[in-house]
Amino acid sequence: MTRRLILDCDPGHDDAIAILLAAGDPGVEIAAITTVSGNQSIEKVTRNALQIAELAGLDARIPIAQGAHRPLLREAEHAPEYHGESGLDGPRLPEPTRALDPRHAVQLIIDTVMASEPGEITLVPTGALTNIALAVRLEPRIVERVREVVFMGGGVHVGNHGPFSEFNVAIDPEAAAIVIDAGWPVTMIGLDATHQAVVTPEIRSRLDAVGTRSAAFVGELLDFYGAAYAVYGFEHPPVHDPVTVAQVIDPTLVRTVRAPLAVELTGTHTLGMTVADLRAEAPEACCTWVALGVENDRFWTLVESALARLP
Ligand code: PIR
Ligand code: CA
Repeated sequence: MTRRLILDCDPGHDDAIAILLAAGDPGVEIAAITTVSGNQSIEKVTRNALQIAELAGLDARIPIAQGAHRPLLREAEHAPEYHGESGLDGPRLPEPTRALDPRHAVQLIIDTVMASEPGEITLVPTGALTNIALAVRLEPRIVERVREVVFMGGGVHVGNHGPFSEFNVAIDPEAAAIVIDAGWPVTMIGLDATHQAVVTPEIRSRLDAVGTRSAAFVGELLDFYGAAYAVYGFEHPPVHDPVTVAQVIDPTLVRTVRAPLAVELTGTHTLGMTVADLRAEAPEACCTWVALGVENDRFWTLVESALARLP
């Protein structure tokens, strides 16, 4: 059975690369794209998703729907320091010609999962987990039907929002807790892994040599995103979100351990921290996995091949 993915995202420079990887890789199929407030406002990230779909020549039958405009309990928070005012500053993008799906993202997620075979759909969230949490509450039967959830967020004793909290989990920790505790298989692709998925000058020249419009777009994305990350002392910018898609395509790229996982919801200094219990072997019933590393070179080989297959 082909692995069909729902990409739930807040594009976002690295979200854009995740979409392109999924669009260009022959091993996976995009079932739907849904958006969530995060890197920028819901209107902006939704427009960005439509523009990326246009650029990548994505099949117009793949539905794209707009989702939650803010986290479950907390005020909306964005990341213009890294993604700019548009959420995708840097490249020039085509005007979208396709229409949004009229459904709310949460409804599209539920409809897509319930209309598919059990185990057919993999959820790949690369933004706050608001939409996925709402979908679980609105239609709990999706928990049994989804094959697995592979999300970008969290980390083990590492943070980019607080000292121990990562942006996607920190801006909507309650949603992350709902998704992590739901009982379906969950793989957390956190900062431990994604901070290894970096664009070195060597990787950059490999991408520049691909020669497609999509690859040129990634280059323009990385010019802005790399400069933004340089301000915060990163010599090579980490590209978080496509590591999720890469893990689905080739699980041997990412080093994961099965471990009990929880989200801190009451911490004074640690709100939104993901707490993985790595002390001993996980109990039989544990269905959460934590990524601890990625093979950067092979990861980019996958991205290169995908970009070479796209317009
Ligand atoms: C947020 C992001 C990236 C960098 C910073 N500093 C803040 C976004 C990315 O799109 C990714 O999904 C996640 N959130 C990384 O924390
Ligand atoms: Ca993201």
